[in-house]
Parts: sequence; C-alpha cells; structure tokens
Amino acid sequence: MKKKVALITGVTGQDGAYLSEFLLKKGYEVHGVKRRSSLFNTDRIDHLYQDPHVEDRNFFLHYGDLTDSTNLTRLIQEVQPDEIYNLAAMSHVHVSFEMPEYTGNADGLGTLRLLEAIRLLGMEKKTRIYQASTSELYGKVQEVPQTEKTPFYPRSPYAVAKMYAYWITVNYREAYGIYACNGILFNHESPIRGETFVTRKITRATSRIALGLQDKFYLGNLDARRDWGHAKDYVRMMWMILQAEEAEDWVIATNKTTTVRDFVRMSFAEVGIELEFKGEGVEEKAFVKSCSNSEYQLPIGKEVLSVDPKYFRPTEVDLLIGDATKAKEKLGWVPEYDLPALVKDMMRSDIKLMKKEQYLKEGGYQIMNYFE
Ligand code: NDP
Ligand code: GDR
Repeated sequence: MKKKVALITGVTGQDGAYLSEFLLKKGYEVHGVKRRSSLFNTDRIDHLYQDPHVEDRNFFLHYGDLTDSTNLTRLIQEVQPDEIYNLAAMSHVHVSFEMPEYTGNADGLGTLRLLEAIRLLGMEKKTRIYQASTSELYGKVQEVPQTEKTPFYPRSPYAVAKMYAYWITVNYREAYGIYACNGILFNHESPIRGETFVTRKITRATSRIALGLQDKFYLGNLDARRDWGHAKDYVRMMWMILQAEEAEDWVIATNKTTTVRDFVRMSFAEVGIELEFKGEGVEEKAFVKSCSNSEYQLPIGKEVLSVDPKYFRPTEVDLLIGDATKAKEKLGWVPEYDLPALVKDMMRSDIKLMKKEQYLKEGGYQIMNYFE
C-alpha cells in the first residue's frame, strides 16, 4: 500500500517534533519545512533525522519559509502531500508586540500562501490541510468555557494574525471545497516547550534554583489563567482532525484552568519545596516556606521569585478555559495527561538537564545563563 505523505511546516518546533514522531510511527512519509539558520536548529528532531544517502527514507527536511510563496508552492508540487500541517508561526504572544508586521506576514498571510498553492496546483481534492489555530483568538473574555461557537476578541498582533489565518482557512474550505480545518488548541506544553513560554521558564528556573545554579527568577502576570495540556495529546488530535469525514473546526482543551502562580507552586512542590507568596501586583514575591526533599535543601525564607513588569503585555488575555466536548464526542479524544502529570514530566526532564549543566559547571565549563 502506498505510504501517506505529510508535509509539516514548523517541523523544528515543539509540536512539529512530536507530530513528526507520531506520523512516522503511523507509517507516513514525513516532509518537514525548516528555516535556514546560521546554526543547527534541529535539536528537537535530531533523533528522527535520516542520512540523505540512505535508501527508503521516510523523513525528509526541506528549507522553506512561510513568507516565501514561490518556495511553498514548489515544495507542495514536489512533495504532493496528502496532508499538510501548518504549524509554522512566530508563536510568542509577547514578542508579537515587538514584531507585529512580521507576525502578520508569517502567521496570517503564510496560511493564505499554503491554501493558495493548493488551489493553484489544482490539488483541492487531494490535499487536506490543518491550520494551527489558537485559544488566543478568544482573547478578552466573552464567555467561559470557550467553545467552537464563542466569539473571538484577539488581544495581540499574534492573535489578530491567527484570526486572519482562521477565517482564510474557513473561506477556502467554503469557496473551493478544500478539506481545510482549524484546530483551536489551548495551551499545550512539554519538556521540549520553548524556554521563553511561561511553563518551561518556570520548570527550568525551579530546577536550576533547586540545584543551586540560579538564585531566583522573574515573571510577569501571576494571575493569568491558562488551560494547560500536554503537547503529545494535542498532536494526536491534529491527526484525528484530518481523518474526520467532514472538514470542521475543533476546540482541543482540558476544561480546567490554573493560574501562573499555581503552576509555580506545583513545580516547586515536585522538588519538595513549599512556597509562600507575599505582597500584591508588582510587589509580589515568593519565598521558601518548607523543604521536604533532602536532595534540594534551600534555606527557609529564601526569596526565589519576584514580579518584573517588563514581562507584562500591553493587552493581556486573563482567562482561558476550553470545552472540547465536540472533539471528545465526535472524534473520541481522550487525553492521557492531566496538569499534575504534565508538571511532573516537565520537572523530571528539566532536573535531568540541569544536572548535566551542574556537572559541566563543576568541570569548569561555562554554562548557559540566559533566563528570559
Ligand atoms: P514553536 O514556537 O515551538 O514552533 C514554531 C515553529 O515555526 C518552529 O519550527 C519555527 O522555526 C517555525 N517558524 C517560525 N516562523 C517561521 C517562518 N516564517 N517560516 C517557517 N517556519 C517558521 O511553536 P509550537 O510548536 O508550540 O506551536 C505550533 C503552532 O501551533 C504554532 O503555529 C503556534 O502558534 C500554534 N499554537 C501553539 C499552541 C501551544 O500552546 N503550543 C496553542 C495553539 C496554537 P524555528 O525553529 O526556526 O524557530
Ligand atoms: P501564551 O503563553 O501567551 O498563552 O501563548 P505564555 O506561556 O507565553 O504565557 C502564558 C501566560 O503567562 C503569563 N506570564 C508570562 N509569560 C511568559 N512568556 N513569560 C513570563 O515571564 C510570564 N509571566 C507571566 C503571560 O502574561 C500569559 O498570560 C501560548 C503560545 O504557545 C501561543 O503560540 C499559543 O497560541 C497560545 O499559548 C495558546
């Protein structure tokens, strides 16, 4: 039987890496689009890499960029994918305020470029496309929990760009009959989450502080609430969405919401450290209240966290909580991880990584100390 062919944009990112692994296990031929960079940027997919000189490969990497339509059109023509997963994006909400035009180009128009390539190449009936839409579309709270029917109110250049991508996906489905779907995914994290997203920033800092590699760390809004799931569960849904009979749009979420502050508490609890939060707003700080793990002894009363307003966003999304009933009922989605299991997985991985750093430091090597 002929292998199914998938093209993944954003293959070097968190979701691209997990999705590649998932599709390869399913027997797909996977083609990933990576950007040219001055250093290797393939850490997350190095374990999947296959030497180009080997026969019968099933994992291929191509240079490309969502801002280059000639490149995308040629790639789609060459690869002839059955499924495209458009995961590439300038995905950092705060950074999108610094780079609004680029974000609009890559995240908004980039999606149009892929859809238009499918149309120009006459592949409307061959190629299915998944668009990485986001809970950021809901922005300012209109209703909770958020469903496929909740109105959008984007609150960042990122979310506004993703709103264009959402609607152009719907439009090409309705106008040209392309099997094009939006997965409206709520936050999903993992041990390979980018270090500047809040969960990974917290688990890295917690591990470093516990091991004595770092004194304290800084965060922005501790009151923000997010619906956090595990990326492994979410990439499985991307695939299930493209296997459904009808092309539709789907919310994927856990239906639970947690503050950033509680995520910090849970991470420190993983290394046996209980925290006490004192003060309010920009004055808020966290201190060690107790330590129950002999491996990670920190002095009681030690300050480990302060608020730094530089991490506040010009407009914030205060509360996200998603209702994935439709996906559960129609696609049979059952997530394997809940939030405690996610925190455990991330902490276990970061402790291991930071122990490696500790070992290097003890050996006299310079270690990375960039904590943004
Ligand atoms: P990451 O930031 O980890 O990965 C983004 C990927 O896009 C990277 O491979 C990056 O390449 C690539 N990329 C960025 N700009 C371009 C461009 N102009 N051309 C080609 N590739 C580009 O994101 P995630 O894996 O977390 O998210 C995947 C997608 O899902 C994104 O579209 C994101 O917006 C969306 N999303 C994510 C959610 C989450 O909680 N993780 C929730 C909802 C939606 P490089 O490695 O070179 O930087
Ligand atoms: P988000 O994720 O903006 O929801 O976008 P992020 O982890 O960046 O922020 C979550 C919440 O934490 C607050 N916060 C901080 N955030 C960061 N990054 N750094 C801090 O120091 C900090 N302190 C507090 C934020 O203000 C925010 O409220 C992610 C991305 O993956 C998007 O691509 C995706 O679409 C959405 O999730 C769903």
